[in-house]
Amino acid sequence: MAALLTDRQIEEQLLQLPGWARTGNEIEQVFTFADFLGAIAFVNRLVEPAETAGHHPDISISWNKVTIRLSTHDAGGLTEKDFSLAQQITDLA
Ligand code: H2B
Repeated sequence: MAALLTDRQIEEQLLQLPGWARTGNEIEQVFTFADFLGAIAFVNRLVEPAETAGHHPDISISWNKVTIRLSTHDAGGLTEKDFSLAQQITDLA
């Protein structure tokens, strides 16, 4: 199982990921697109990297906005897996 990151490690990782914020045991970002189709296309793009990583974001869609939340459930908090996938998702937006 991936190791939980310390508060300090989490802060350091967040410095490398502008737009992402910590909310307790998760990190999240709201991505905004031109319209609903843009939002859905973004969600479709992240399916393959999430499946490849075996790590899956919580996803909420509200017309042109997609909220992505990441946490490592089996570790009970944030691990390297969350930051790795967050970087990949950022690159797809
Ligand atoms: N996704 C996320 N975000 N956190 C997890 O702990 C997690 C997951 N666990 N996807 C994976 C699936 C696990 O249940 C399987 C067995 O790999």
